[in-house]
Amino acid sequence: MSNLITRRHLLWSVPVILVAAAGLAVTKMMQPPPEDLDVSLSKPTDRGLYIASVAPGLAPIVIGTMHGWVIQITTPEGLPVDHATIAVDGGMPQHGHGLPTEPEVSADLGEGRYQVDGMKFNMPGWWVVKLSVNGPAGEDTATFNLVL
Ligand SMILES: [Cu+2]
Repeated sequence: MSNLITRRHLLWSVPVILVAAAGLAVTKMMQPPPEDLDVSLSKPTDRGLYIASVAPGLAPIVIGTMHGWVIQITTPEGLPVDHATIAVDGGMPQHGHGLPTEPEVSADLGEGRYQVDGMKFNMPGWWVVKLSVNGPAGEDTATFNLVL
């Protein structure tokens, strides 16, 4: 008898846990972005080797619309950095997922500017775009925040 009750309790606990987990996930998804978020589009890279600036080709950025960005890399003194290798990654820190696309540098525009194609954001919220820059001064990274 007591065995049966325990089993019933166990059976009940499965949907209860699932509902609680779903509720927690939704609550997490609805979190507002951190208040002190740095949303500047130009900043020194993490090790200070370069200044990275980004210019989304869509203003404002429209959810679900593929577009390009222009990235500019300069030395800390403001001189353009050409022939750098740049990788673009990103995602939503509060949702635990990455970008829905794999953006790539499609052209070296000169003057330290690089064309990135394949940018797309598929939901509103806090996004990060991470650049890995490999240039004459070495490897460095920069993270840009945007709230859509
Ligand atoms: Cu998301």
